[in-house]
Amino acid sequence: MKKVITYGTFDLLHYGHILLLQRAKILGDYLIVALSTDEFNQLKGKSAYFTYDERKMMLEAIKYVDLVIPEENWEQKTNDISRWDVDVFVMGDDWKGKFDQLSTLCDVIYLSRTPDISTTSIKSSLQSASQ
Ligand code: C2G
Repeated sequence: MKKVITYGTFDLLHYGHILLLQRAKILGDYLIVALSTDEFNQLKGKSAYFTYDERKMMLEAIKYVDLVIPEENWEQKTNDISRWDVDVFVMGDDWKGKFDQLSTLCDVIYLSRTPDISTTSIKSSLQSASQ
């Protein structure tokens, strides 16, 4: 079984996230999503609208996703890859080059980010619509 892993906050789930997960799943047979906890989001300078449990439940409902685990820190990726026997590490290409060091452990693939959609843009357009 070829295992793929990806990481993220996945707040206000949108089609950019879904297209990332869809393409990540095609790279293997089993897709693990390491989901940023609320505490780690604070470290990332992000405040998610939905809680970790709410975001986890939504990801687990996606047919491409086989397992959701918590992402609690920047350093866990190496352990995750060996613990879960991961063959492919995938991220959107806004992270291009940032995780190349993992290529000694597994394939590292950066997928093109879906243009014109982001959690931030959703929040700001809703904010301006309500004014
Ligand atoms: N993404 C995408 N297209 C978009 C928006 C997001 O392909 N329009 C991808 C991102 O590139 C990322 C994934 O969807 O691979 C999740 O995006 P975020 O929730 O914003 O994740 P991020 O905050 O970048 O967290 O340790 C890594 C971090 O946890 C990544």
